Amino acid sequence: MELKIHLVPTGEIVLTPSKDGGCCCTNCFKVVGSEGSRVTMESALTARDRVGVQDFVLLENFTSEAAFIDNLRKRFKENLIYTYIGSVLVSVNPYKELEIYSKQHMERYRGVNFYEVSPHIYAVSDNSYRAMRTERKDQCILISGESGAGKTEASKKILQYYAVTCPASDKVETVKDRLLQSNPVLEAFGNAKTLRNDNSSRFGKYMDIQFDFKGAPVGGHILNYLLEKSRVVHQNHGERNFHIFYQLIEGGDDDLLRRLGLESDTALHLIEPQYTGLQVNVFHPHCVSQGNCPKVSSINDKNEWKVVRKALSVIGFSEDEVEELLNIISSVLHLGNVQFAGDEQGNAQITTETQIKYLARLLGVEGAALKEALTHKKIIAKGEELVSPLNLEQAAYARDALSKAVYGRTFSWLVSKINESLAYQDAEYPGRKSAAVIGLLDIYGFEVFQHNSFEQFCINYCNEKLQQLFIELTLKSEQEEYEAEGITWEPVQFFNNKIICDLVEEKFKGIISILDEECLRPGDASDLTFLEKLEDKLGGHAHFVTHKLADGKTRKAMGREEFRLLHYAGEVNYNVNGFLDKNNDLLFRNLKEAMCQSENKILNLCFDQSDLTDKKRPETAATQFKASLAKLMEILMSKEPSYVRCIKPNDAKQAARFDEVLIRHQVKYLGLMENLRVRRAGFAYRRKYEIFLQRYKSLCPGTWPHWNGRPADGVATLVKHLGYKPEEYKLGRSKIFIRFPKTLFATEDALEVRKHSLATTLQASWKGYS
Ligand code: AOV
Ligand code: MG
Repeated sequence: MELKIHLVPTGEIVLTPSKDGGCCCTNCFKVVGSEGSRVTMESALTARDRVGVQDFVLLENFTSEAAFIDNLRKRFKENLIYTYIGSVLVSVNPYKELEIYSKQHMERYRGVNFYEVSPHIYAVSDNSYRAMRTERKDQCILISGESGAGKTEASKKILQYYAVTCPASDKVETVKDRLLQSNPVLEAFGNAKTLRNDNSSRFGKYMDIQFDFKGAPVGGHILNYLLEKSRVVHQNHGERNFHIFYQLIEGGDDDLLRRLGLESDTALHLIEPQYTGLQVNVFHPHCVSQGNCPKVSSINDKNEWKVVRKALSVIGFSEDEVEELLNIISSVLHLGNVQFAGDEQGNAQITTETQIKYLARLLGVEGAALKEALTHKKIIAKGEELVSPLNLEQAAYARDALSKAVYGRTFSWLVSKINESLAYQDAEYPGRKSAAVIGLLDIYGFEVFQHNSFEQFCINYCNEKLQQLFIELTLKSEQEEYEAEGITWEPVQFFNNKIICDLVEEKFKGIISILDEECLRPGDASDLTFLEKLEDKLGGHAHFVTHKLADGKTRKAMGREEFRLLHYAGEVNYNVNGFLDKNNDLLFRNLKEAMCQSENKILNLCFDQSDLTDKKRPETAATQFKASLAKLMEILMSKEPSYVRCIKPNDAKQAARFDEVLIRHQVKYLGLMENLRVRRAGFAYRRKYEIFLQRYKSLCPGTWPHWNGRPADGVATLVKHLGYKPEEYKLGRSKIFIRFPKTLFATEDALEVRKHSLATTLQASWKGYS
């Protein structure tokens, strides 16, 4: 039988049945034994030692990295994947289903103070929710960690928690459903199998969950960041295209597949590509089989197809819209198989007529116009149109650019469509905004492959920005605040990654500026001239390395097309091949023209006439990304943040495998030790004197009902009356700092008791009156 033990530092302890089978506070832990049996202090301590501490702040040897890792390991072994550093949740991916996400588990965390229950993603969710309700301040939950560490899973668990535990009405149920169902749709179109993660997010996602004044979720809004659309035309060995392609091919019924030109034999080919060549007239889509792993054991594409189809209808996509969406998806598959041969002049001619026939129908364009656009280039110079044929390489480039544009723009349309369906509408007061929001950030994690390109550069830059925000809000500003408030403080040293953010994004000098410069430069600009410029301008930078050594010699371990960035999370070699094209992200004019004529309603919205009339050169991909990240940082800074730091236990995606070297590396770069040190020495809570006094003044006769002096003196009187011990708090220039959460909880409890007794007295007096 599982029992609960509460450790009292004297003598023996009697075991009592654990109400819920879980720990209930920092001093509680589970043991197995018979009810009523007596355990010695020693055995109790052994039991506690086995599961480690649930807040690293409680570690005796809190400055030791070894003790930190040891605690993580103990807990991981016991399937306790969550541990706190103060209010920051550290989560280790278990790579197996744990029985800790049931409705009963959710109930256990609902409305309960953070430290009274064992660490959980639900505790963080609930804490943010309560803070939003009581303080009326927007919250955000920032989930970070490298690729495969568990960010997306964590964000889904948070959303599920709100869907189950928040108040509801009929209308709210629809909103909850839609919020939940947006996940499978966005994952189908925006996630893919990579070498790091079978369900890797290939776009960044920030989602606001909007709540009304009663605390019910009433709407949502999603911001998406830079989709890795190059994946639709190229996947590395062992990787896949976006899930939706496989779901459609595996799950779509015969009629549908036939209509889309994806006969059922296509599925056969996905399972056993060796059939290719044995059968005639069978479509074998190149862009889903390049990576040579169409089947993934952890993914059931057929089932997922059903889930996604249902989700699309819950969100409110009409049958027509779904049909047009599927036409687009299939058109990308067909585009991938369009091939060219050179004529005598070396000009590209299309050799795959069948594909063009399907494409014309699926894209809703004229076949002849599409053929012309795929093999010619149109330029408008001095008001005149100049049309020139493309060679083989240019035609392949145009074809791939079209696939990427079609898929990328459709993805954005999908997000805007979901946003329409989630939009909050107050029936009584149209136009009224929701009362408050909780934002969830789930981005693509830091990643390093054998071959890293523009996409990894953007993804890793995004992670640098997020780490910078963490540093700003938890390590830097926290310490600066102590100084500003005149609280004695021993500074904790930490690595500030601002230097790397600057290296990438600084105006005129950063990598993005240099890349843009090369993209705009007419003449001989190429990926290699870009690399030369980087070497010229950044050669001496502490976080930038190329094959050229300062003494003119060559660094052997590096290719001549590479530059290396020393990121906060590790070193990454980027191959510059394709950087200029991907950053330019150009689509030839005649392809745009062809698409603007599309009868497919979605494409018609995605490619609009302004594409053709807009004379201004569009911003490059990296610059757009940089601007959208800057906006994101502003959004996050305006909210009260909570952090979930995800750790990946091994590179093999295996359960129960704790790879110490890998974990130590993550603990280091996530800055968890520094975080712990600041937390240990610091104060869990701080409140402006005015706010603290306003909330708790009723607990002290000296400050109730009015305090006429300075708020600081009022707070001093109040905490004296409450019996705060000197080591529990400090009074700064404008705020009170409280060291331990339990002090504030006790005060909150006292407030509850007072409210309750006041209500009882009032009730009694009303009764007397009537
Ligand atoms: P990520 O979001 O951090 O990577 P995911 O959340 O997709 O990582 O997690 C990767 C895989 O780990 C999931 O598909 C699950 O199989 C498993 N997993 C993660 N968290 C849990 C959990 N709490 N319980 C059980 N299994 C889990 V990336 O999107 O690649 O950066 O870009
Ligand atoms: Mg993810």
